[in-house]
Amino acid sequence: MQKTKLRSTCEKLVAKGKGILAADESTNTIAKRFAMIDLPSTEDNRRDYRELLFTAPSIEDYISGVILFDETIWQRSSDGRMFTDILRSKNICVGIKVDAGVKPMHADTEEALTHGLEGLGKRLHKYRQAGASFAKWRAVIKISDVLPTDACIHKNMQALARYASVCQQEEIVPIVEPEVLMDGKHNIERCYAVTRQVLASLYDELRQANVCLYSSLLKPNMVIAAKDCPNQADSDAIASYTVRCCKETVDEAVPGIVFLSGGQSEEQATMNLGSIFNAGKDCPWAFSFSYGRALQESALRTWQGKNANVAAAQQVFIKRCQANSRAIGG
Ligand code: 5MM
Repeated sequence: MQKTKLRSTCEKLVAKGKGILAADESTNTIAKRFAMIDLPSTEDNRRDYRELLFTAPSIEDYISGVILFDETIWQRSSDGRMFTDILRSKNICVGIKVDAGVKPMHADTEEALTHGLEGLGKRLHKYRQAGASFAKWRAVIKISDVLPTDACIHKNMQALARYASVCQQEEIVPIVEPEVLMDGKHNIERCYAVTRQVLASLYDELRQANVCLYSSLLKPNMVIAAKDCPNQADSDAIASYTVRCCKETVDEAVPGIVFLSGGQSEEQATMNLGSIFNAGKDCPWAFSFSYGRALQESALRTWQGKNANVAAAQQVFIKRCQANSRAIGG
């Protein structure tokens, strides 16, 4: 197949030793993160924090792309430069979260559907003009004794496929993110069964929607026991289940799989990524990361919203970027 511009962007995003920074926390989510350090979520604080991350010295050695939230793509740094220009001047691809978040599927259920298809083409067009080359849409799947339902999986995967198709029409690389949550008590076998069902359904829907898989990326959860499961699996088991699940479901044409951290500690997320990378050496995809919390948590705690702590927080952030880069052969 002829290499397209979208394929080249995918390859750049998963270049050896590089990964993605997910800095696309919506206004509600960033407020929760700032609450951990007792910082009010004002527009200025959000801008200062993103500036700290994007201007961290040598970020471009480890990070190939940054996913932004709508507010951030239009913001400027304190010296007046657009964030998008700062990132692109470092050869970092600009990404944008384009889903509009989740809403309950109906009354009396914990299941949710991701919204945001309305007007998506026009928004993508605007984002491309602003410098974005890739996008992200997250679907959320919850496990309990009775969940997920087939209907929840089906509707969410259908929406992901529709989003991916519109992205490609607008010359934007779609990252499809079906996240099976770590909340609850389920064991790793249950996470494997659900993740397998979700990914199989996703690739069915993507094929039916004629999405060019060759020019798309997958952002899944690792196959892992829930946070409150008494039998936590070790890193080798996580890698073995995760690689097996990908081999059974993900199309070979997909250039890369970039994992989310999903609430793992920074160290766990790095160690598990390294084990997956090693266990998956015979796989057709590049394995990498697209982490939010696992790249940012200790940097945020070091910053504390204070100018005097910016350099120290940047050092801590780069340390996490470097550790994850090393985990994938960088
Ligand atoms: C699952 O969350 C994504 C990856 O972050 P973690 O590595 O922390 O799990 C992340 O890109 C997420 O989609 C964004 O932070 C946006 O989340 P909200 O909840 O604000 O839509």
